[in-house]
Amino acid sequence: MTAYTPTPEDKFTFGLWTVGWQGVDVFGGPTRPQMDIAHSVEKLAEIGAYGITFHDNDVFEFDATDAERQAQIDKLKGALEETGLKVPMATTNLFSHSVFKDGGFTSNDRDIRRFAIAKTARNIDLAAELGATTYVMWGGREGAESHAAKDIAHALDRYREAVNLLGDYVTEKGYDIRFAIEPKPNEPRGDILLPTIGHAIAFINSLDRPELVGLNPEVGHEEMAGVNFAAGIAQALWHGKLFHIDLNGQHGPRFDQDLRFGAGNLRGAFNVVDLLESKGYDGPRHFDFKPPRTEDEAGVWASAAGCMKNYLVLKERALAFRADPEVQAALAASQLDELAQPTLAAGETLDDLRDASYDIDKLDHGFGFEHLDQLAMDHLLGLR
Ligand code: GLT
Ligand code: MN
Ligand code: MN
Repeated sequence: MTAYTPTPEDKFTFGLWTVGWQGVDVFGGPTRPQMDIAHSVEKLAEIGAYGITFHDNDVFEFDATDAERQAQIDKLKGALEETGLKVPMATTNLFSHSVFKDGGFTSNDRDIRRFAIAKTARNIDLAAELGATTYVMWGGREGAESHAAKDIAHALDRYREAVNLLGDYVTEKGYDIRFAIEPKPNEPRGDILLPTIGHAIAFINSLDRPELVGLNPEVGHEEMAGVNFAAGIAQALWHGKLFHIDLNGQHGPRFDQDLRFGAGNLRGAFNVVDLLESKGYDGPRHFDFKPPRTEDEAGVWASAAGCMKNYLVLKERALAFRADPEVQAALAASQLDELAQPTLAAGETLDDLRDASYDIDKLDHGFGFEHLDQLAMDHLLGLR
């Protein structure tokens, strides 16, 4: 056992849909057979995961009878009991069935919206039964391909109505569940509502129960939008809204790659781990990746194990970076401690600033950020 061997204390979780992805993409059908959910749970336990997450239709088919649904739930419960794996999060599939082609909560068709809320409420009952405390809302189909097809203001009204109703629902039921909205800019829709962390935070602040709703940001989704993921989750933490996280890899703005964590933007991954580990994020480290369709089942588990190993390696490097005396000196030279101090001293007003004199020649200094960043790079590369 090395420092990079995951254990349940590391709180690594995986969506059933990740290791279970059969490789269907826009250009081709499945390259792997369907994976039995009990098998997924057993293998994830074997490689050191803490828990699993699921959509309703990862467990049972969309058109399952009540008996079929229950049989699958019982199978999942059996595997969870046998392995001790937890279910910290669950979510609803409001995107695969063709009825959701124009979305669920924001479909132009009112009855589809009503069905989407009912489907979600029913799966929230199951989530609560399995002990989940976070319920994710990824609105991949909530959007449009063309301008006139969607009145954005009305769609946001309907989105808000759905989230408010579901907030009332968990409150009335007394469930210990909070919601986490997962932003994404596009794919599968041409443009998706709540495309980034910032859009979603603004939306959350318009809800009836904003305290019940936070975010589930995904690395690749923000990077598809060309923004800095670590900076985005830093702001989410600042708002108290980082309820959950989807870790994976992405090579810049292009289609959603869902690579294993650490693949793609490795420096970005280092920054994410440094932030999570240094700012006290204590939720699960959840991987939402897709083992490439080139892989057989052995490749699926190699890919899943790689997510966890890369996290642990990056954690080791990030902790060493923060503990390095030279880094601490560089942080001080770059005035990070000064940024933490209020700009006005106690009792001062803006008048004190306005009337003060400033020695611009003295203020016009370098900040030493390149030296600091190279130290981070040296730690990431294992040179220190
Ligand atoms: C889907 C999507 C993910 C979301 C999942 C939650 S499902 O695979 O690509 O980013 O997190 O609904
Ligand atoms: Mn994704
Ligand atoms: Mn995701």
